[in-house]
Amino acid sequence: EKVDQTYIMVKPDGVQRGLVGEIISRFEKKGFKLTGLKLFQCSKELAEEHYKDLKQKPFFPKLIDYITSGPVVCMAWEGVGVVPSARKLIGATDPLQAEPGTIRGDLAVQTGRNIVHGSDSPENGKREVALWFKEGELCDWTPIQAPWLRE
Ligand code: DAT
Ligand code: MG
Repeated sequence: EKVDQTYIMVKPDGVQRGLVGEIISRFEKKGFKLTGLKLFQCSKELAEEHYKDLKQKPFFPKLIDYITSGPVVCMAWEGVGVVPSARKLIGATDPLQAEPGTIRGDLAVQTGRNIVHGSDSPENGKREVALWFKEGELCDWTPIQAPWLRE
């Protein structure tokens, strides 16, 4: 089966609110493999490239201000089906619509402060991991739990 990558990011509000450990923990407990992790202050240019598909939206300038307002935690996660599964763990874009049990559903209240990002397709997962991480920052490794997660 095809192993995909997704780019997950704790946004500045998640970092400021002390939710980094909680958010990492959700993906770790699920059983996906962490291949990249860093605390990072991103530039306006990088934020604009990351969200380039939303450039025409009225909220775009505010979104860029928000994402660059403080450090973020960048993560790359890998696994079969990781992209749609991570989106489910994260929950709906509007935290008030997000189901309880999801990260946004449990921990946030407004779209403009929805604490976490997750790639929306395997193609964007690859693109975003390559955008946020340099090659030497990613680790290829074999978790000892692998045979206990997948038969
Ligand atoms: P998601 O982050 O769930 O993939 P998206 O890609 O449509 O959602 O939008 C990216 C981010 O932009 C989202 O997490 C928060 C912000 N955003 C989206 N829609 C918005 C809106 N209507 N008003 C303000 N911010 C919005
Ligand atoms: Mg999106």
